[in-house]
Amino acid sequence: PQAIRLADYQPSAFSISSVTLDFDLYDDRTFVKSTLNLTREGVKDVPLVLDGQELKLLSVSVDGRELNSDEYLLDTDSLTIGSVPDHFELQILTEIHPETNTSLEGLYRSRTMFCTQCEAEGFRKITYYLDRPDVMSVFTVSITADSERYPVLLSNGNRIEAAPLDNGRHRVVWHDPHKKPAYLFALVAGDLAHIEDRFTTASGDAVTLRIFVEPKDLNKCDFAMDALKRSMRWDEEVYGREYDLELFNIVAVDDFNMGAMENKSLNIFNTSAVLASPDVTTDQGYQRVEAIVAHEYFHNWSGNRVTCRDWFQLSLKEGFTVFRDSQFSSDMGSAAVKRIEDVTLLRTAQFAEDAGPMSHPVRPDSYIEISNFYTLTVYEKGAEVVRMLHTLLGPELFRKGSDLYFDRHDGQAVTCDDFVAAMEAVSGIDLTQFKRWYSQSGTPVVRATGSYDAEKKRYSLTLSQSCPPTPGQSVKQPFDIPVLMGLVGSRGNLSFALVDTASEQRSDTEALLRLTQAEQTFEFDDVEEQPVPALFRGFSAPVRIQADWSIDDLQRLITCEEDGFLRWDALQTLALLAVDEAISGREEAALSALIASIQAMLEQDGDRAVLAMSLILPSENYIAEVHSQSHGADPIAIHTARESVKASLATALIDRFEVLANSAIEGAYAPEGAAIAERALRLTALDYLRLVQPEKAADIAVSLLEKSDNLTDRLGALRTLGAVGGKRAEVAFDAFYRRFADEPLVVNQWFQIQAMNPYGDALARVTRLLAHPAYDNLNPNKIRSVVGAFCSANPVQFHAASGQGYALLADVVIDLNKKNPQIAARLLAPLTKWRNYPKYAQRMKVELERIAAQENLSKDVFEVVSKSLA
Ligand code: BAL
Ligand code: ZN
Repeated sequence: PQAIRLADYQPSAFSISSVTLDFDLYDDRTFVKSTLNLTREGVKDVPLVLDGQELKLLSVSVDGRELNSDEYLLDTDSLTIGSVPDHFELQILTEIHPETNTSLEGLYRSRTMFCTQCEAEGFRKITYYLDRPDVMSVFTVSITADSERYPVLLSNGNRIEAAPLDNGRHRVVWHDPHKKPAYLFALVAGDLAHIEDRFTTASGDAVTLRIFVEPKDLNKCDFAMDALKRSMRWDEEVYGREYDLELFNIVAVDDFNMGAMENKSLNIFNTSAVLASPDVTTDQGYQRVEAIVAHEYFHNWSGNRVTCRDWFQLSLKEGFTVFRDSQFSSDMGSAAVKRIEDVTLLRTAQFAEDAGPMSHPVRPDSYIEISNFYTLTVYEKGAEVVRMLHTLLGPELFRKGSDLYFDRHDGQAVTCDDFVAAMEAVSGIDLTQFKRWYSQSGTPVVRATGSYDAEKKRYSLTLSQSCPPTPGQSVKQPFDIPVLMGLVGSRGNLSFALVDTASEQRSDTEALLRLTQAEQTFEFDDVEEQPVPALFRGFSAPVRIQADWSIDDLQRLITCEEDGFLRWDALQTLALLAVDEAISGREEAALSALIASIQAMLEQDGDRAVLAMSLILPSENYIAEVHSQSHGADPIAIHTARESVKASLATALIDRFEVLANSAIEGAYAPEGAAIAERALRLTALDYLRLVQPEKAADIAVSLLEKSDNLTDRLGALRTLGAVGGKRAEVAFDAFYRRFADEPLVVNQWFQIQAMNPYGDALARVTRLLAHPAYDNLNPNKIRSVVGAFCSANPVQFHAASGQGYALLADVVIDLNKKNPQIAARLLAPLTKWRNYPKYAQRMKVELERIAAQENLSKDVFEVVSKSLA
């Protein structure tokens, strides 16, 4: 397969002013009639080349005349018409087969309904079209189907006609007045129930809001509806963005590759990202639903009104929209916890991607299959890049910049450069160097050293930056890195006077340094004592920080630094040191300090949500990521060492953990801040208790399973019982399944905790789960719950099974390669990291090679495998 390159971008040779699509849906085939009004935009005589895949072409007409087969050229990916006028109407009739479409791209069936997923390039599986985001058009869509089985027929925009037909069929017509690219087209047909609400925009316009689901799920829509209304209000208040149609629909679909999709006025959601009730949704699940509802809604402006010129610019809409949804989640809940969660994901998974064979810039230069670039780099690092702009400009100028961006480009398909240009225009800040964050891949490393002159009361901080080579980019230029920082004395933050004028003093105790060169020294005057620098407050840039903190330095940061994120971060660093001590058998200095710090936190009256996060040691995957930067990772040694640190903490603090594990939480379940924190504390304490007193912990777990009114507690209890093992665990898992067998979302989580259980024989468990009657090897949620969870989130077992874990993953990928290439390629991620695990690498590589040797690899799998082995 050929790579597509950003450098080869050319505007489309034709524009499409309007599209009419007529769908005729049947059980064994679907007819699509497409009528396009085309205008030549480029040079004369260029043929019209339309994208199309897996379509049966029935007829093609230009201005009413049907073409003979020698007047066009058909191949597997396109339809070329050699000679066309400058303005003309093109009509194309195709037959497609949603009923056998397992890729879940284009039009397909999910359980009893028809639905679509067109981003990035699914529309070409529906009809021949200029399937690229910079071709925007006005769509009118008619849908005809059986009235009884498909009473609900939906598409984008407003419903302008509905009529019964003969033979028990009916027809509905939709018109979307906003020009849009084909990737935002959507269609749904089914026997769906809905809830309805209303929203009045700041300008006074009434909007009808509906959430469509299978009738059995009607009682699980209220939370998403509330989240939608809060998102709409928030976007008005924080970004000045109002909704622009009279109707906004959400549909829940069980078979879906992504979390959700922002189709204009017809968002389609994975059921796991929209349905919520205390019985099927955990606290984290509620927060995920809220964030994804917001994310998709926010795309109405950052993505739909202003879209991407080409797919290399994907982060233009995704990075910005993730930044917006993270701001929203911070405003709705605990900002400190949200930041810790986001940074943890970034450092564990995005840094690993940035350091691996699929490493690519936030704006990639090339791709073979664009679906492989819906990545943590484009989404999460992209959001960090926008966040850095927010930090550099400050909230007011940033808002002016976003207003200008939306004003300038409303209705257009634009680039990341256009976004940065708007920020430059309102601030006067030169962002030329900053744009390297879009073009250079890899995670910069910032090294810090300092010296203090007690006589002059001057502190000098030297920061140097470098970035390791990544595929296709051996040499990097310095990044423009915003370093939000302070200085910490023995009793708290110190005031200082920053000498450097290129940087900015933001308060007596805070500066925003701008690190733009390979090495820079910053001077601080009036510093009363030898400080410890507190660098990257709130994680102000997505970099790795190298500073030789002593244990005393870390303890000072933990107790005296004003920024909550850095206090937590210092505790994590201490925990990493403790794990490293356990691996190397060194003296346990970090462990003693860690125990003392956690003990102090448990005795203080601090933020309970942050306390709950602080009790959780760095994950095995995060430790592996850090180790792979130096000597390579050994997941089994990491697991053993982390367990021993946990056991030491549990032993030292057992009384506190026992009290917390037995604590009662007042009132009925509500997914709200204080109660979420208490549940998290109780379950984390239970996990510590389990290490020292397993029977006592199992008793508490059994009682939680019996008495609790929510899934968070029940799954936490099951996890504890799974870790303790034995007959009681078996009985509890069986009973739980019987109780919730009718709730697929709960069954998925039941699958997941078994696949993630690091104890016992996980490979045997996973093999059994794959044969379980509730497993479905075509449903992405099920595949992720079993195979994804085992291979990505159970490192000790995935790597332990003498290569059998790798073989299992390879078998699943080979099976899915043609059925659902997107999911197949995504599942592969753990094997692509083979170079990080020197002791295990050879066996991992063998399985990658086995996949590479398959005939008929999809572009998706081919790209990931070939880049991993290169
Ligand atoms: N655009 C794909 C799904 C999402 O990021 O919202
Ligand atoms: Zn998105």
